[in-house]
Amino acid sequence: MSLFIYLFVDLDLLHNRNYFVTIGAFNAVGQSTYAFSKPIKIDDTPPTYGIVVELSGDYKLNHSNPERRLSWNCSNTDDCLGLDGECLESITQIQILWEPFKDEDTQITKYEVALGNTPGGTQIKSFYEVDRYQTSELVTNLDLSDVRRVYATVRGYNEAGLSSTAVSNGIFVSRFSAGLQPLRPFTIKDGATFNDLDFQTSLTELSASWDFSGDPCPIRKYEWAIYRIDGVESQPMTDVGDRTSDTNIEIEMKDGETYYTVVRATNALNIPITLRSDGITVKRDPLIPGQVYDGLLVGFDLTYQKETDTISASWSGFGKGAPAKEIVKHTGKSWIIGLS
Ligand SMILES: [Ca+2]
Ligand SMILES: [Ca+2]
Ligand SMILES: [Ca+2]
Repeated sequence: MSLFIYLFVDLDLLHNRNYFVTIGAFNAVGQSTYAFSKPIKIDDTPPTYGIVVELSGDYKLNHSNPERRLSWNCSNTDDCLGLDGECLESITQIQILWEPFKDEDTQITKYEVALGNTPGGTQIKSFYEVDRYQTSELVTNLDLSDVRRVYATVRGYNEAGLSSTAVSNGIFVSRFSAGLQPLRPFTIKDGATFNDLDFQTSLTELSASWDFSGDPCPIRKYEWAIYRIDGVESQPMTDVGDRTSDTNIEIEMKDGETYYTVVRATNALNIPITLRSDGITVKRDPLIPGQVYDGLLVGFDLTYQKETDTISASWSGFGKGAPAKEIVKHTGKSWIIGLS
């Protein structure tokens, strides 16, 4: 038996029509037989795609009965968006869902799924095939510890082999929820300056600023409170929305007392993260700057020196009321001598 392939080209086949191939075979004495193909439908339009979403949670496979997977589905855009997560609690797996793809001409034959760290990317997981009836997939055995955001891509094929691709809007990996260190430490600073302050003169005004951006999962709300060092509340937890600094201008503080700030940041998974500052002390008498002298003799400022391998300085009088204490410090061939 031989297999013959005959290719018809330049046909003007119409979309969405059924075509049949008829084969007529004639033998040497003129006898003939005919064979008819099953209908071949012409589909030159790809399927329409649905929305793809990621769920936030850490969904466990049922290992004792792998057949009993959690079955998630969403059949329309609103339902799917209602399930869409903003932050992922797991760094090893992700559950994705998609609206069924449709083709009005032919059937959907399969889906392919991939994960990337860019929209449409496949850096985390290359495309692999899943069943035509599936509208969700739990992708496991991942290492998302260095990934900020995951994007899921689903490609659906019709019977003509044409495909459409849908890309999710992404989900942030919450390192905090997964028990990992943030990419940058969370910080709180006393005062309204770039660096943390430990002293201030005001008795009525206290500022703080904070940075929780080290976790990829965004913070939805910040609240802050002020406590005296002995735990007495000076300002109850106050919601400041998405602001990362605030000033209370009507607080009553006492000279010599230390106050600290507590910030509660609530992330998009509704998980609160609480942090306190290292405190700021109210000192009504500002520190008086001391004097610095070039050279070793306290009180005598040298302008010239003959040594070329050492330089020294001395100083005194920093801080009001502090007992006179002079320290001489050599640099170059460096050594330090403390005098009292
Ligand atoms: Ca089609
Ligand atoms: Ca999402
Ligand atoms: Ca401080």
